[in-house]
Amino acid sequence: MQKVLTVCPYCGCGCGLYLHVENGRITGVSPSRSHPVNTGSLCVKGWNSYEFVQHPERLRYPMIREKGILRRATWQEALQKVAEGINRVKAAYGAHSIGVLSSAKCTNEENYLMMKFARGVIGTNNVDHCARLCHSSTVGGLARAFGSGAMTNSISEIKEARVLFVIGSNTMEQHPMIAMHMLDAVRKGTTLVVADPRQTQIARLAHLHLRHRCGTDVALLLGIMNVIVTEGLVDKEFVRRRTENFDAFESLLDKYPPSVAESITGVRAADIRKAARIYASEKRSMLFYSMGITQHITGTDNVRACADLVMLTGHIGLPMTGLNPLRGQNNVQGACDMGALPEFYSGYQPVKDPKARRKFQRAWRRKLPERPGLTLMEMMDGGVRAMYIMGENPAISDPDATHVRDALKKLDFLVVQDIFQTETTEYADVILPAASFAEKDGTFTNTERRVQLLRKAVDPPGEAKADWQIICELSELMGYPMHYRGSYEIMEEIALLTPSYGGILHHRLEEGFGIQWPCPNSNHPGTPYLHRKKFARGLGSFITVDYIPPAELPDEKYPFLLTTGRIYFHYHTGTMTRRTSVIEREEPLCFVEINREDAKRLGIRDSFPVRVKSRRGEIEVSARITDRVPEGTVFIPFHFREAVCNILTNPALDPIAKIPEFKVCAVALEAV
Ligand SMILES: Nc1nc2c(c(=O)[nH]1)N[C@H]1C(S)=C(S)[C@@H](COP(=O)(O)OP(=O)(O)OC[C@H]3O[C@@H](n4cnc5c(=O)[nH]c(N)nc54)[C@H](O)[C@@H]3O)O[C@H]1N2
Ligand SMILES: Nc1nc2c(c(=O)[nH]1)N[C@H]1C(S)=C(S)[C@@H](COP(=O)(O)OP(=O)(O)OC[C@H]3O[C@@H](n4cnc5c(=O)[nH]c(N)nc54)[C@H](O)[C@@H]3O)O[C@H]1N2
Ligand code: SF4
Ligand SMILES: [Mo]
Repeated sequence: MQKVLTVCPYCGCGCGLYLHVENGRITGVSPSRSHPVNTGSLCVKGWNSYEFVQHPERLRYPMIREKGILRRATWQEALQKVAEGINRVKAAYGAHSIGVLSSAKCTNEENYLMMKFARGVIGTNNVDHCARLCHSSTVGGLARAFGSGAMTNSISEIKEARVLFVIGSNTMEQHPMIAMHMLDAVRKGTTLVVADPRQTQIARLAHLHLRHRCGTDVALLLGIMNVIVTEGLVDKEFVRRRTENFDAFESLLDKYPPSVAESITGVRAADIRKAARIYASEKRSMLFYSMGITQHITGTDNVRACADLVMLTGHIGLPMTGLNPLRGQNNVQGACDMGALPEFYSGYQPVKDPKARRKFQRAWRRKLPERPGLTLMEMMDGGVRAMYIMGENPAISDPDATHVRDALKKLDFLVVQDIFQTETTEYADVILPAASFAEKDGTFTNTERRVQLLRKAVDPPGEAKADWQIICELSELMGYPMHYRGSYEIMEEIALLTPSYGGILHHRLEEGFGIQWPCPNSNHPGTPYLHRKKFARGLGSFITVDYIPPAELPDEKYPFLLTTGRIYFHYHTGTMTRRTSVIEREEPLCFVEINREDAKRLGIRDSFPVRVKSRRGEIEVSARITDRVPEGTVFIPFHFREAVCNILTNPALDPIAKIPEFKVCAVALEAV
């Protein structure tokens, strides 16, 4: 038996694991004991991260749809068809009528090539990926506050912190190995404060649980900051030396004394004061957040309010402090770093900046488009006529799914590159079979900016190929040869063009557990925490934000607030976890969490079917009666194709980040 060290393909924790290989098949998994994140443990998804790899339903060869029917094709036929399709739409409507979705499931090298392909070969900046639905508010919000939108500190610092403030993150279920560090800290006396409308496991373990109404985070944070100012808990020295725009910001805070914050959020003023004192009084206070903050029409404001809070207290630029957005997908940090975004090349170099554009033009020997491209939601809203989707399943993961499926149906040409048939491949003209994480080399960047090496353990099934190889072959067919002897050569090009990855090369990642960017040169050891002496943008900027309510709140016709998200066992659209028997056995059905009192009133019984309706559609799910959700609020996970909760969700967008409001919409419930 051979043990191959690689990285878990699921969440942004980026745990190190060994795949056990016997006779060309994976027979088991074990955790790395010395890995700084998972230190000998794995969650249920990590332990079972190989069953889907060998699943009989893996895509094994390319397919072409002819007269509505899919048939097997050779690679040459399929790629020819893709090149023709793209060229046809481009000739008729221009390069900007084509949209590309890259993938946070794919490697850095693959994301880099995909954005190079979009910009250099197709000639459009219309390239985006699921970060748009996830942390685009972080990237946008922190760019203006700090100049860099990544997690500032490291996971291994958690156990030494004195205070952990977790807001809008179901850490135990969604980042279990980060939660493990938090629980270690709590055991040693660290104070845990959690702000979440639901009583999640981590909230139950908290010393203080702020159970605010969904969508009221700005008011909650402003209330907390009001207390910090009025009680003299501001780090004045830090504010004076390291920040700007404090005065304008401070004058707004007067509008949000704890009593006002209480009336908006439903959290007692006394608890708001308590949270402020706990967080501000300790030096080693770390703030963590995730989708509860970002997936709102005010997502960017929420993130900015968090940034204001850490600057006000000086909790940044030191170990055991910082603003820590927990990135979701295994390589969503990397996909953003690689420029799979409509406005940036790799390393967040703006496409609008003529200097950056010239640099990439020279390196790639292509004229590049100037105008920033369309975001994922804009592409789905009729912005493009053809799409190339790699490793995403928007038919289930985008809001207002009925509208999204109509949009996919209307496309003149659609290519989907995945490891399985999905609800999105149903609309594809060509399907390209990709190799999974276990079948290729490359790198993933985890939530703490740790770039780690992925190692090939087995061969891909049938004729499937690594995503980067597919992109290279297609590009060559379209008249722009891309030759790389291996993914390591792609990384060499990334390092040349991307200052923060300047010293990141595969051979350096062979030993130890990767390097945290920024790593500007090949002698640099990497950076465990950011903004040490100054912020990436120079001075940190306070940003004034005001509370605005969510786009759609309950009313008479739709009296419940629906919030959506995830559960421990399943992952996103379920393509991988729902093909994993141990996991599927635990949670085979979609459910709605509903409060005991609400259930009683509506005559809904536990485990019985319930119809949930919104202005956009309806689904049927099983009732889970619980105190986890407060009265008037219900929760549905989005993993289940049989009951797609995104049929219900509101596509209203944050005006800056263009992230949809997955966390709040209005629904009605009835027993079936
Ligand atoms: N098992 C599993 N793990 C995963 C994933 C998965 O699908 N399955 N997905 C990965 C990805 S891509 C991501 S982005 C992360 C997401 O990780 P999380 O953000 O932790 O997960 P969510 O369930 O989307 O929502 C987090 C919490 O937000 C709370 N919430 C809802 N509305 C509000 C609000 O208005 N304000 C606040 N403060 N909180 C609110 C919810 O109650 C929930 O507990 O998980 C990653 N890890
Ligand atoms: N209602 C609601 N909707 C949400 C959210 C929510 O909280 N509520 N959260 C949003 C968030 S944060 C996110 S990140 C998105 C996620 O949305 P998506 O990214 O669309 O969801 P996934 O299921 O992760 O899709 C990944 C696809 O990649 C494929 N894949 C896996 N490995 C590989 C590979 O190596 N190569 C290729 N080519 N394909 C591969 C998988 O089979 C799968 O089809 O969902 C969003 N949607
Ligand atoms: S915590 Fe995340 S990265 Fe670690 S084993 Fe679980 S799913 Fe994989
Ligand atoms: Mo995400």
